[in-house]
Amino acid sequence: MQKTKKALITGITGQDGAYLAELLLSKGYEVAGTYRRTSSVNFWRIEELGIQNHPNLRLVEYDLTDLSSSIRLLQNGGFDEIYNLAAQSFVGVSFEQPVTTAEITGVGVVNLLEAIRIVNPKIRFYQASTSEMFGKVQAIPQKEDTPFYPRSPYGVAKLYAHWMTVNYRESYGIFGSSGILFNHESPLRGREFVTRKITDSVAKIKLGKLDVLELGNLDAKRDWGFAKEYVEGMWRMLQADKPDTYVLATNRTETVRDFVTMAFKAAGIAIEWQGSADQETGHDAQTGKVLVRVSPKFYRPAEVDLLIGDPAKAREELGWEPKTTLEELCQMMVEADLRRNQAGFSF
Ligand code: NDP
Ligand code: GDR
Repeated sequence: MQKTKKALITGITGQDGAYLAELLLSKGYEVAGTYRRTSSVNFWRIEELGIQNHPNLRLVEYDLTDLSSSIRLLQNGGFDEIYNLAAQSFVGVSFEQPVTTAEITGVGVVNLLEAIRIVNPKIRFYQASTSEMFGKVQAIPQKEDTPFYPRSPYGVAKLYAHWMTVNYRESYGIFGSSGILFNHESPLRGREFVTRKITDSVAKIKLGKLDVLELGNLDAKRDWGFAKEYVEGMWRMLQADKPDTYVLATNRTETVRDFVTMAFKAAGIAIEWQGSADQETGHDAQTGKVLVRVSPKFYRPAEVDLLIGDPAKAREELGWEPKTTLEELCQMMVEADLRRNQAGFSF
């Protein structure tokens, strides 16, 4: 009889952690998911997925920045696979909190790698790397061998963690795989990220609960996919014969402005754009009312202008490919936020 696999997911309170837990539980895994001690822990995502009381799910308090608790966690867990999704993941905040971001998103990862080396070097390790490591455009589309040029403290911290994962692979033979994932969104996305900020605001405007949506750089281009499909790619990386680095992306890029237009359309509102740069506004095509305004307070000190990824290696070696279109994803998010806002939900 096949042994039940045990997986550790750091960051189960986040978007990807929730979807990955759902996936692994559906595959019969025993899952331990970590959350941080705070005055009021929020499990809304695993509650929305209906897995919070699953008999094979165990929730464990843990902070990635603590080496000794990383070691104890692994000593007590008997894990076959570890998915490190924990991070200070908001690029904007990383400019305000560069040291905390480095400690969590960069050095924190080494605590886990060290714990694996000390406790059980056979554990398979997934590191949540990011297209933010490509940063300033060096090539289009970006793929595994595109040179890195991060543009934020977050991107720099992630690049350190990426290379440490590669280094532990090469130095100690640890099965450490790094997934360079392009932006992936869903109804479970945090509201500080631009797509969910947009879909939640569109829902509020549609319901008369908000007048205007304020945004920063509308010209930024992103390769946006559906998070639920991306966690499947993470799992596939750890089932491969050897550890490696893979890009997961859709190979389509759109501007923030395009996503705004798409989201309003999903709510039955046509948007017309006027002006440029920080004077640009989006109007209701029927009434002329201003619904979108640019506010420089959302600009970043350095911007990543254009991301578009080539997922050919993941398709060929892992059989992974994205299926949901950006229009479908946007529609799904707007509908979820309309439902939630009607019900008074506030996450
Ligand atoms: P979220 O921000 O939604 O989740 C991050 C998780 O990390 C949360 O559970 C958070 O806990 C936890 N965390 C933060 N700090 C610590 C810490 N010191 N110790 C332990 N846990 C901590 O991110 P996503 O789910 O969107 O992303 C998952 C991972 O993938 C992240 O590492 C992100 O950087 C990376 N990534 C994401 C992409 C995307 O488009 N979503 C693309 C590429 C990479 P809490 O709830 O307490 O804050
Ligand atoms: P990103 O995502 O920085 O790509 O990082 P985010 O959604 O925050 O920004 C995308 C682009 O939109 C522009 N933008 C705004 N962004 C936010 N958050 N709020 C605004 O009001 C706004 N207006 C314009 C930004 O300037 C940017 O160009 C995400 C995170 O999930 C990372 O953890 C992950 O590694 C990368 O995606 C891939």
